[in-house]
Amino acid sequence: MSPAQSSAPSSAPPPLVGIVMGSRSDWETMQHAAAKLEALGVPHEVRVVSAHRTPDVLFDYADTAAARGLRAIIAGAGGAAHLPGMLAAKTAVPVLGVPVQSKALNGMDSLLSIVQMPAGIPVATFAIGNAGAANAGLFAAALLAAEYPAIGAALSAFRARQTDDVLANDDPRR
Ligand code: RP5
Repeated sequence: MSPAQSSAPSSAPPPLVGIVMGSRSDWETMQHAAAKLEALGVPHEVRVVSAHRTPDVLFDYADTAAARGLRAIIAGAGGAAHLPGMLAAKTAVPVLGVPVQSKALNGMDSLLSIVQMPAGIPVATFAIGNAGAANAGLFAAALLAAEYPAIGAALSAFRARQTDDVLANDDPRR
């Protein structure tokens, strides 16, 4: 599935969460955020928005995010990963940053670029790579849970299943 294919079709409910990434190459990581939102029934959209290749698109995305009804933006980027911080600078919609695992520095560059925001413009930063993307999806669902009971119920059910799986397989020898 490509980022474009996973965008909400026009008949779908308007997206509550935007998943953006600096490059199509980030989709391999960011699909894990989309999978969690999909599983929990959270309406979302997916776009490639590059801070340095398409800065005008970034500004427009941030400028219109709140008015379009987005309640959170999950932003993944690798290397000099300024996408989450730039989005946060331009919108009050909460930005959840996902450091993509870079080839040169294994994602430490991405992590530090995203997490080290100066005081005043926060970006919630998640783990490097797939786990971070998945957790950003779960966190976005948690942000929406109080207002959207169906999402809250889906999140509770997911966590209960996860607990049950561990309890049912608590002997690592079998
Ligand atoms: C960043 O540069 C992207 O977020 C991506 O992680 C990284 C490499 O991009 P590509 O060269 O693969 O397009 O902007």
